[in-house]
Amino acid sequence: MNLPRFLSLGLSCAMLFTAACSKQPAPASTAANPAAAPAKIKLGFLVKQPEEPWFQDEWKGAEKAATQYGFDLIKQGVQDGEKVMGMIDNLAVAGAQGFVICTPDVRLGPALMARAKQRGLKVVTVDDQFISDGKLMLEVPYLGMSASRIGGQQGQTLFSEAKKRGWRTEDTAVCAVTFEELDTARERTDGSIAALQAAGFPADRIFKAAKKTTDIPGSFDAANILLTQHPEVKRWLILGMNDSAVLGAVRAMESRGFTADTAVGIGINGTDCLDELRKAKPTPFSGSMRVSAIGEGYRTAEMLFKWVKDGTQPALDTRTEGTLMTRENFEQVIKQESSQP
Ligand code: FCA
Repeated sequence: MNLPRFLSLGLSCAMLFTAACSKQPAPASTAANPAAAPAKIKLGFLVKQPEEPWFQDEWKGAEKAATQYGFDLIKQGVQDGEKVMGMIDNLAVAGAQGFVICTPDVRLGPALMARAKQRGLKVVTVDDQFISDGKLMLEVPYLGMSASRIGGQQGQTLFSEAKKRGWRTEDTAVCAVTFEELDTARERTDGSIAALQAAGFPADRIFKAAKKTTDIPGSFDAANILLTQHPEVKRWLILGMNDSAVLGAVRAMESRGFTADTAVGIGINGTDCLDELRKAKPTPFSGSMRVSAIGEGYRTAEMLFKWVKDGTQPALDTRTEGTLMTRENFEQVIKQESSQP
């Protein structure tokens, strides 16, 4: 054996020996080493009103996707712009690669997208679509309700409820709780009003009550003002963009003596009204257009995950449909929904 070969063999043995005995971790690329597995994907799910059952259900759906696909989910309520911007930074620091968001203000869209881009985070929007210079930001993936259609179903249902009760148009009016600065909200209430008119309800007996905040107190206040302005109305039909909008108006009506015999409201969401529908004594809130919030949370989280993991671009516009649920059938509607894949 020549000297150089001997030396090199000796060196290799020494290296092997050192590697075997050393306490240092083996090189990160060893397949057998679990530490070498790629880091788990981390995704955020940010919502504007975490106290609303609608958004809690979206989180449940996102959690389902996280368990199924094996990613980490960071859930956070973001009630204003400052919280959104802070949370984008926090997500980036935590090593997240993207987030799903229902923004507290649609006009935050451009600033939010700029910050997300700067931080290398992908964004999927749910429910409320971003606005830039008064126009929808159609380039950002969005999943939300078929707003005008679901609103239309709310209006048709209200019309048939009035007919079923034999209410005369002269005594009846519509309380439309609106929040027109939000597109999805305006499309729902416009759709509902259009359906009532198409069915023959007179336009001059449809009154809008604009709410300042999208919660029950906001809608209570808006409806209260309308009731003060129209003491002559004996029967009310109540519509609004979601369950909270209708629930607030129902509470305002009740405080003035209206009951299930003199007022009827149909919500949208079908998530925030379950306690109401379970009440032993019927209130004016008689049903809601149920949309699967769990499904929306699951699908948006799934879209984002596939985008991050495989580079699969999500569809830019995905819409969901609603089903009417009433005091009579709501438990069944929910059960049916949960049995769907
Ligand atoms: C908006 C409303 C929510 C829900 C969602 C689909 O964000 O605020 O209550 O209706 O659209």
